[in-house]
Amino acid sequence: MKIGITCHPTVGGSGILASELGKYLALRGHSVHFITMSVPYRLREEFHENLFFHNVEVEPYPLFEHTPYNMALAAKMREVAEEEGLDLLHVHYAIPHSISAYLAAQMLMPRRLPIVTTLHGTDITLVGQDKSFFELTRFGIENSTIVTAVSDALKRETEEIFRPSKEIRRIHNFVDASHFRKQRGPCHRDTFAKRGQLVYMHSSNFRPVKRVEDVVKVFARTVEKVDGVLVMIGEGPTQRAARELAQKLGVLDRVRFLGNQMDVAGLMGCGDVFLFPSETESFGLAPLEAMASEMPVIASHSGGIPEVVTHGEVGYLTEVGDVDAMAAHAIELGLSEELRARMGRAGRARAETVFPASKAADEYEAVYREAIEG
Ligand code: GMT
Repeated sequence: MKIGITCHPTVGGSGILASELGKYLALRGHSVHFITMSVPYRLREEFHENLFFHNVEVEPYPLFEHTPYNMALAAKMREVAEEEGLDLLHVHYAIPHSISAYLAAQMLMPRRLPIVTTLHGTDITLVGQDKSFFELTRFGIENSTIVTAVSDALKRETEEIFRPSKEIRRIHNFVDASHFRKQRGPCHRDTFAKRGQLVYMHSSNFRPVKRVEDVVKVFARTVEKVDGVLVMIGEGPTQRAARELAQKLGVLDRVRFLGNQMDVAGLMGCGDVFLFPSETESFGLAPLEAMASEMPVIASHSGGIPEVVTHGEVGYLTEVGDVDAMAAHAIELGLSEELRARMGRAGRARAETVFPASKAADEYEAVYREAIEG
């Protein structure tokens, strides 16, 4: 198939998932055309056969206070669909992509261009519920040929909030477990931990929904009992507050703020325990990557996280904001190598068997075929 993919090319989970899916579909022999503002983050390093990139160029013009990206995207989608003979557009994150795709399809008429929209989370739970975007999000859903959501929780929430006339399909996210794996040999951990110190880890875009300050609070309580360091991967608006809190709690010398990193898999491969206390999360791709890397996960029991992280098996789930419970689990895991190894192995097994790329790709291919057949 000839598939056009649009996503936010930054470090967010939806862009990562779209990139990994594109890579995998290209390996299966499909022609995959990314139509984005820049080359997506996870595709910047290597060349991949059957993957093509089409940059959306928006010329600044003095009349426009804000350059009309959505329009430029629609125009580019139409152009690529026509020139490359795309069979369909698969857009990740409803706003603005499903709307731009709708415009592109309208411009191509009478040629039919099916649209598959994948909902990722905040496009429904936050952005989509903003008064100014609610009807637009509903319009995007209604006018997509098929809509998928990355978890049962997100499917339910979308159906409750938007009451769409069509069924929302659930296709779970996936992880490439050959890439995310525990580093048995030399790894980066010597650069941020001394021998014998435990490596606690967090990775996100540091937005308020991630409750990064809870990560610091949990860690500060944990190091009263366990000698460890905290590695923070990513950056965003709450990073400063997290740093200030670490200083106030007297643990800043044990916290490594690494910022956005290209080799997340390489870093995760040398962590011991993963902390992910989000307010809400439609899925939780970072915990899944941590599981593949054999890190036990401590996360909040919220949204789609319980579909990924099974309590007592691959880690622990607590109520949102229950820093005491999270710290108790972080200490328990910190003190028992046997428990960490057992949960780590269970996490990897779950990542490999329940969330392999091949399963998600099969499901997306079936959806594409159905959308094309109309
Ligand atoms: O909201 C974010 O944190 C970013 C967002 C995105 O679009 O990049 O993440 C969402 O999509 C990810 C991939 O499907 C999911 O793993 C995340 O759980 C989801 N984030 C939230 O629901 C908060």
